[in-house]
Amino acid sequence: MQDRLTTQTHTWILPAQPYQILLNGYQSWSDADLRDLSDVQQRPILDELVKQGYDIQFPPSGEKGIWRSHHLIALITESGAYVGFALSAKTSVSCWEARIEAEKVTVTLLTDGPPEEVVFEWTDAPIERIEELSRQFAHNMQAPQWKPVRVWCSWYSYYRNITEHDFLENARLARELSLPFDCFQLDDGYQNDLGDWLEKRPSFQGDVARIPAQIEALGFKAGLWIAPFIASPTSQLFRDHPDWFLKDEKGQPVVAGDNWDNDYYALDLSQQEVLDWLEELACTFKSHGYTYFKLDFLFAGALPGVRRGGLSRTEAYRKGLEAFKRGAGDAFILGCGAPLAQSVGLVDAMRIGPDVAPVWDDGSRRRWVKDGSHPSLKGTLQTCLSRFYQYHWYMPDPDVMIARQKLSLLSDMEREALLRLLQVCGGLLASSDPLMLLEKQDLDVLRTSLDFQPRDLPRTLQERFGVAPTHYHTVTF
Ligand code: 9PG
Repeated sequence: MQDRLTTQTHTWILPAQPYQILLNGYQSWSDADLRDLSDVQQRPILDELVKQGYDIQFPPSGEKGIWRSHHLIALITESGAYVGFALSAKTSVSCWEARIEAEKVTVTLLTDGPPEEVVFEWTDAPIERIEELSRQFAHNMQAPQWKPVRVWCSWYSYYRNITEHDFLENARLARELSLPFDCFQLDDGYQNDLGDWLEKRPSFQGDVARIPAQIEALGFKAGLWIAPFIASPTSQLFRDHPDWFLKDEKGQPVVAGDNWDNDYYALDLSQQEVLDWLEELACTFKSHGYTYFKLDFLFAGALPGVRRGGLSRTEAYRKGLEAFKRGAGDAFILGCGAPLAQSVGLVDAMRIGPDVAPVWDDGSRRRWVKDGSHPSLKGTLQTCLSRFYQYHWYMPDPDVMIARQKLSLLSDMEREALLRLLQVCGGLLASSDPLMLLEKQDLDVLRTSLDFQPRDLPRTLQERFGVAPTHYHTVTF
C-alpha cells in the first residue's frame, strides 16, 4: 500500500513582526539552527542529498521567508515565543511550516498520517516550556534511562582503511595508558559490501567475529557499526533477495542515497522475512560478543515507498528497529543518520548533528551545493547546540572529540570549543584519535573530554550553560 498522502492539518495565523525561528531538522545530520524567519532556508541542489540528509517528503523550502522544522518549532520574539510541539512520533512525521505573508505569518502543521497530539501556544518562558514539552514527549515515547558510556570509534581517523591490526593496536594502547574508555567500536570498513555484513573485506585483514574476545581481554566492551536498513545493488543480499527492498510506485527499488561510489537501496521493513533477517543478524553479532551497536543510515528505513499492510513509513521504521533490538538483547544502541523523534524509546543514544571533522568548515559545499549536513566542526556546534532540549529523548551524541594536533587543522580555540560542546551537550562521550599520535598535552585534553561525572546526568540547559542558550546564538559563525 502506498504512503498516506501528506495532510495539512491546521494553520495558525500570527501577527506580522520580526521572529527568530528555532529550527529542528528531521534526522541526525539535518540542519538545526536559530535563524531570522526572513532569511532563506537553504535546500541542497541535488535531490539525492536532500534524501540523504533531510526529509524528502518535507524538504527544506529553499525560499525566502518559508521555513520547515520537524517535530517542534519556536517563533521567538523579544517577549516570548510561539511554540509548537508534537507529543508523539510513533506513527507519523510532523513537520511545521512557517511562512511570512503580506500582513501576517502563518504556521501550518504538515503530517504524513493522522496527526498525533500536538501543542501550539504562546509562552513568555520559551526555554522552560520547550524543556517541559520535551520531557512530556520523552515520557509518552518511553525513552530509556541514560547509560553513560565512553567510546573509542575507528571512523574519524582510519575511515574505511581500518584494519584489525590498527583497531586492536589502539585498544592495547588505551589499556597501557589507562584511558577511561568503556567501549571500543569498530566503524565502517570491515564488511565486504553494504548488506553483506558477515562477509570479510580483504583490506580489513581480519575477522570481525574474533574481535570481541580480544577487546574484552583488554577490559573493554566491543562495539560495531552497521547500516542495517541499506544494501548496495552489488551485494549478495540484494542479488539473493531483490524482493526484500523498498519499491516506488513503478516497482523500482527506491534509491536511498549515493555513497561508497554507488547508489544504495533501502530494505522494506514492512516484510516479516526482512524483520526476521534483521533479528538474526543482530543475534549473530551479539553471539560474537558485541554489546554496543552504532546503527547508521537509519533514515533509509523510513523513506517514502510502497509498503505492505498499510504501514506508515514511521511504523515500518520502528518495526525494523524493534526487530534488531530483539536480536541484540540488552546491547546498547546508538542511532545515527536517524529520524530523531521517530526513534525515541528505541535507542539509548543518538547522534544529534552532522559528522565532526578536523577542520572548521567546508564553506564551498554550504555555498555551492547548499548543504549544511556535510562534516565540519561548525556544523556540529551549530546543530548540537540548537538541539539542547533533546537530552530528554536519548543520550545525545554530539560526535567525537578531536584531541590530536597532528593530522588536524583545528586551531587551539576550535579544539577548545569542541571540548566545551561535549561538556555541555554530551551524554555519550567519544574519541577517534589514533592514540599513537597523541602528545602529552593532547592526552590531557582527551582525558578531560572523557571525564563524565554522575552530576552530568540529565540537567536542564540552564544548569549546563549557566545562562539561557539563546545567548549562545548571538554568536554568528
Ligand atoms: C561511516 C560513517 C560514520 C559516521 C556516520 C556516517 O552523506 N553521506 O554520504 C554521508 C556519508 C557518511 C556519513 C554521513 C553522511 O557518516 O555519521 O560517523 O559512521 O557514516 O560510513
